[in-house]
Amino acid sequence: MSIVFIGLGSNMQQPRQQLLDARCALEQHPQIALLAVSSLYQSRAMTLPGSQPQADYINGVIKLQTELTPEALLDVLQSIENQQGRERNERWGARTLDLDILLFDDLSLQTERLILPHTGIAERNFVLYPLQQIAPDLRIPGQGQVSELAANVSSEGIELLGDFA
Ligand code: A4P
Ligand code: MG
Repeated sequence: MSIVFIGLGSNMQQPRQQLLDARCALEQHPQIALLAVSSLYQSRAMTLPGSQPQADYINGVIKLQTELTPEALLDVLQSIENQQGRERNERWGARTLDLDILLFDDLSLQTERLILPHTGIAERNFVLYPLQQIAPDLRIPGQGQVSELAANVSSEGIELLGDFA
């Protein structure tokens, strides 16, 4: 059994509901058990320089246990994204749902499909704040402890919304 942290994000078509629907889909999967759920946060969109302005995101983090391999879990996450109308246009474009594997046990790997830990964790308040709520003592391989990383990012543009509900 592996312990995994998933980052959830949406900034299109009722983002909060998108995250609730994704949580349900994960809960219903026979090889996945949810262990903890963060609060929801609203965060300003991180976009590529020169791109169109985007709506704020809703972000949250879920801790789960699974017997799936990292690649099989990625397949499950991408099929949930697709079920919820995800279209892949430009990188960092607006989306109905993004499900990222933030951490998979203490694996560090880089394949064509999968980078672990997920890129940019240590710089993103919309990942670190919800992650800190459910795993303050967790160590991100090669980057440090979650609570320390969270204390070192700016709180600009992020707001606590409340329960994942
Ligand atoms: N991939 C590699 N590693 C992983 C992983 N650990 N988990 C690959 C999930 N996928 C991983 O993803 C592109 C490819 O990444 C996948 O096919 C998979 O094989 P994508 O979802 O199609 O594209 P993307 O999300 O636009 O690209 P990227 O680089 O993953 O972006 P991020 O890092 O996910 O950032 N602003 C706010 N406020 N909140 C957000 O949540 N999210 C993004 C996307 C941009 N701005 C944001 C937010
Ligand atoms: Mg992504």
